[in-house]
Amino acid sequence: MKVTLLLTASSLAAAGVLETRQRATPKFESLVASPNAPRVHATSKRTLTSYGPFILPASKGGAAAGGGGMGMGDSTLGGTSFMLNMEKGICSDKTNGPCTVFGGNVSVYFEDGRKATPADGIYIHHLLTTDRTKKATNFLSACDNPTRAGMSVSGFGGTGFVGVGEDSGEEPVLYTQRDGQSKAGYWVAENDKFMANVVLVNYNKEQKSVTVKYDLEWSPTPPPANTRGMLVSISQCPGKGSIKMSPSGPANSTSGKFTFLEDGVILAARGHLHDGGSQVAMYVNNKPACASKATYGGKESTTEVGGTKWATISSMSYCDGPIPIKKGDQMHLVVEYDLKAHPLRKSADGHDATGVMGMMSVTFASSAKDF
Ligand SMILES: [Cu+2]
Repeated sequence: MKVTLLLTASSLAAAGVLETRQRATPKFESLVASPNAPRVHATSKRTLTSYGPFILPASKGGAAAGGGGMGMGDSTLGGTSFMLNMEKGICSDKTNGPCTVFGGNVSVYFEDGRKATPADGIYIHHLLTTDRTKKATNFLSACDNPTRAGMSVSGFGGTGFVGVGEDSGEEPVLYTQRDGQSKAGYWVAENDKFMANVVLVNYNKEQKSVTVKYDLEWSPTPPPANTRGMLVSISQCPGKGSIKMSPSGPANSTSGKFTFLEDGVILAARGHLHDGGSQVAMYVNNKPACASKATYGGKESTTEVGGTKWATISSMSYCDGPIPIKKGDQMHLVVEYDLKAHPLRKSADGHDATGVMGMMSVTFASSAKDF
């Protein structure tokens, strides 16, 4: 466990996440049927799994409120970090699995069952889930190193699972095609152990207790092809990791090359950005494959911080597959930030957020049955 935690801390540091001190230990609370219909396959199950409570300290502008993140003042920049061990709750309340997950997203709720959004002063800094048991081979190489297997930012020595930031909105991470034309999905074996790194921000002057809910669409039967997701970041590219930003308008940063290590198909992809970002474009063999674009604001994602209106990034559009891939194909990302259109997120005491990100979450199935 110690090794896992160390890996986690260094991976997050590499990804530019500000870690803050860990708090109490949230636990599995409940698994219930979702009131909403499945999103991809009408015959799937859709469930809500709750973990909690997550106690978020009050925001105190200026003085560090319970671990302000490397002495950067208020806790609203770095947020509060939790390590969640998930022994059960993924498709079952007795254990995890067995099931094929087609997609899922995670949201935060107050104890009275109301959704906790940026409009309520609650912001999802990061939520990265790892299937610690599943050892999947990575289909992309390390950046600019075509012969070495790459790493998912959400891997942590296992396999990355449903992860979100505030930019994921209500739309799920997909492990299959969005149009329902593929039965491929992410296979969770019985008793797989999951872990999540949950980083939440509380802008309120009072402590808040919240619950995190995984909204998963799944089937109990094994998939015809077991899909894998990788979350790759421009920060993984030696010498190309810094993201350019300009107060006067759009600025682009181009990643190095990630090489596909096997034949297969991209079933879905979606970018991850922080406030300030406008799009992540994906290129395959130097040709544009798609662009995942940011949307800002909306009722749940607009509020005020320090007297200034703040419309946070509320969703990223999908790159829909299938995109056929041959071994040796190369992918790169072009990340665009536009601080004129969208300012950086601010802490309650007025500091700009640092460590912005430019990532792409890619869901892949090999043409062989990788199962
Ligand atoms: Cu991020």
